[in-house]
Amino acid sequence: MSSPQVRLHQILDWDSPQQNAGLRRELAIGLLQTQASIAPKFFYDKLGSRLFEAITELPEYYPTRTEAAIFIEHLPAIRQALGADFTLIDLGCGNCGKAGRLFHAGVLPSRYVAVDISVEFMRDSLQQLKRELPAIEMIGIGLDFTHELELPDDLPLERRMFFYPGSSIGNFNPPEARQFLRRLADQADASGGLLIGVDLIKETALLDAAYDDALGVTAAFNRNLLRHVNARLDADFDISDWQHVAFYNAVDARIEMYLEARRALTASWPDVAGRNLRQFAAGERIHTENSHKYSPEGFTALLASAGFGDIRMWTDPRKWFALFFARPAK
Ligand code: AVJ
Repeated sequence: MSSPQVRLHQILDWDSPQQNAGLRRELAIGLLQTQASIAPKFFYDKLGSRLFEAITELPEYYPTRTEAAIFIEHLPAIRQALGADFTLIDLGCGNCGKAGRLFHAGVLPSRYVAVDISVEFMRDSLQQLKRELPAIEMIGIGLDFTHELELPDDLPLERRMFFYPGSSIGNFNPPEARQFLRRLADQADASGGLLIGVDLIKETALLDAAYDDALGVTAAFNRNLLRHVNARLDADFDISDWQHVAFYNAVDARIEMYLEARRALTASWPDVAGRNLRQFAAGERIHTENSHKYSPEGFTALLASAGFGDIRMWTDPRKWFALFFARPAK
């Protein structure tokens, strides 16, 4: 039996020598900084995407299920905001579960564009979704959209609805988030829009637990980053030397995640000139993620400053999470 077709564009390609060199350089630069860092996009190899999926099922990790409840509660208003005959552009689609739930609830685009850095995982998820909903045109784009958002040339400009759920916008600091949102506003016309999920500022204990769960899934997700880096960079991190650290920084309104060295050690990886070394003292940390939290007013102001108007917000009864819809102000 032939299965319905999805169109795939693989822009991100670890096998392209040029891109590979660029990504390795990016990793090396981060590791060699005084405060070592690895960008959160490197979490998402295939296992990382699966571990994130597991995180969303943890009792402590409220964002995914709270956002899903907001969708159910406010479905008629969301449907009305999106209108009909639109293109849904899903940024960081992961397993396409959030879009799939929307479709199964009867909010149907004419075209679905799934964008994710985890190319294989996206392709498998999208093909599964296409089997369930063959009438929707589906396009998959393997792309690191934190660098640039390259959409296919033949994608109509009208009624582009950017979909950025889950509070992934929190990975950017506020000025970077503004710049990213501005790029989205530039890639749609007045008939388009943005549907975006944002995690709200709340009690520290709830935030700390959501990013340091009792079962240790978030710790595994964080430490898996080193497996991915070992594979991509031919580095020699010993994962058992590293522990998960996550806490809410109330001054900057963000979760900060690190990997902390349990002992003094050296990590190394090859480069053109031989081998690169990075020494770590016991207790020294690699920064792996920020997850910024917003107030409703703060995020509304951010959207407005990025060129969006017509801003609407829906939230849950505890005001833990918010869903915003806005249109490019043109
Ligand atoms: C996928 C970026 C939304 O910040 O909550 C979850 C990633 N990291 N637990 C988040 C994450 C640790 C997640 N985002």
